[in-house]
Amino acid sequence: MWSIQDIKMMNRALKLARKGTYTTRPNPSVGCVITQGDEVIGEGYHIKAGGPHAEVHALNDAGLAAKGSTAYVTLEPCSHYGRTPPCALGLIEAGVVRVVIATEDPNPQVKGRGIAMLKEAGISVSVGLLAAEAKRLNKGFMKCMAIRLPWVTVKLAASLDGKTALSNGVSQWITGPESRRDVQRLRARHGALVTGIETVLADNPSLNVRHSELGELKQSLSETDIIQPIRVILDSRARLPVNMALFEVESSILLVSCVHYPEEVRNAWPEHVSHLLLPSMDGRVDLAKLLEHLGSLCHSVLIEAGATLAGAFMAEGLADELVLYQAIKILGDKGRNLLSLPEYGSMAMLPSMTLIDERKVGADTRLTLKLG
Ligand code: AOF
Ligand code: ZN
Repeated sequence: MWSIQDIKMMNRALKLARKGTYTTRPNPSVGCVITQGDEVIGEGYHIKAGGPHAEVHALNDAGLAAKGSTAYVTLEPCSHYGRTPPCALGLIEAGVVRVVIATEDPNPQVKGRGIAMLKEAGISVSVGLLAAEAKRLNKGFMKCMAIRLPWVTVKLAASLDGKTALSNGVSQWITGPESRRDVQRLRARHGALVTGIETVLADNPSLNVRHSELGELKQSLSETDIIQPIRVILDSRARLPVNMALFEVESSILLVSCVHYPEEVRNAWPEHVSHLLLPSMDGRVDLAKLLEHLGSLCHSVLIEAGATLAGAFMAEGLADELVLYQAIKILGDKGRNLLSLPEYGSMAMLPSMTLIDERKVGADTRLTLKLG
């Protein structure tokens, strides 16, 4: 069904789409390539939510030459009047005769209607070329549009023997500077960061994305282009004091507790702080309820927490992916463990996971594992 030219062009469209990875949220990253025969006559990608979609950039690039052309799009062209008119209509009006789509748009406002519009106009439409790659590129958008829950990535850092800190809690500088820059980029790709009160009290982190620490990404992403993730602190007993570093950075903070904060504490919060009261489960924040709420705010969350909270996301089957930075160090058996998990009685009970990427990050190794 697909020619080599089709595969080449969709790969080119995917490469374009990836350029929007850090800037399109909450919109998906989408790329589009327009061809006449073997020749590329237009291309573009979605840069920013509220701005033109990929197809509009590509059609503008092609101009009148788009008549009789083929368009390769990494996501079904939209059918709705949102912040921009429907892309399906744009392709029809430009005289495109064939549209190749990687994957359907799960947005209930679109969901097959874009494809139907194109077909009704007599355009030849084929769907599914490099679909897995296209879905993976927008995994948060795909999951959240379909089931209203955000994609959950658990970030972990450990030694060769799976320890995260010395027995006295000292954990700094286990992984190297390249890994820390990589974590900054990971943060910049997520809609929210979730951590626990214990981590905040112990490390006093700012939990923001810092332009100076983005490494090679600094060249292509300006400081104002960064979309700061919402910083979510789980603080079941409302203990977080107001003199912490994270309050000094002006981007959204969501404090989640199971009891109310004292009024004098609430009055001292800066404007960028909001509060969510959730039921407790065994004295802790109900994580399933938390994710339901976060699904209404963003499409993806990064868990950067200690063994208890990270383990709870895994044990409750709420995590989609683990990103593990492993340092060439051995901390010994008195070191702190990576994840608190219930005892497994047999090998069959172990969480199932697939290694989807493995690479060197400085002197460390980064493993990306898909759960389930
Ligand atoms: C496309 N091409 O490049 C993108 C699409 O807020 P709006 O008006 O920009 O609409 C956002 C929705 O449009 C988004 O949720 C998704 O369904 C679709 N994104 N569609 O045809 C694009 N980015
Ligand atoms: Zn569109």
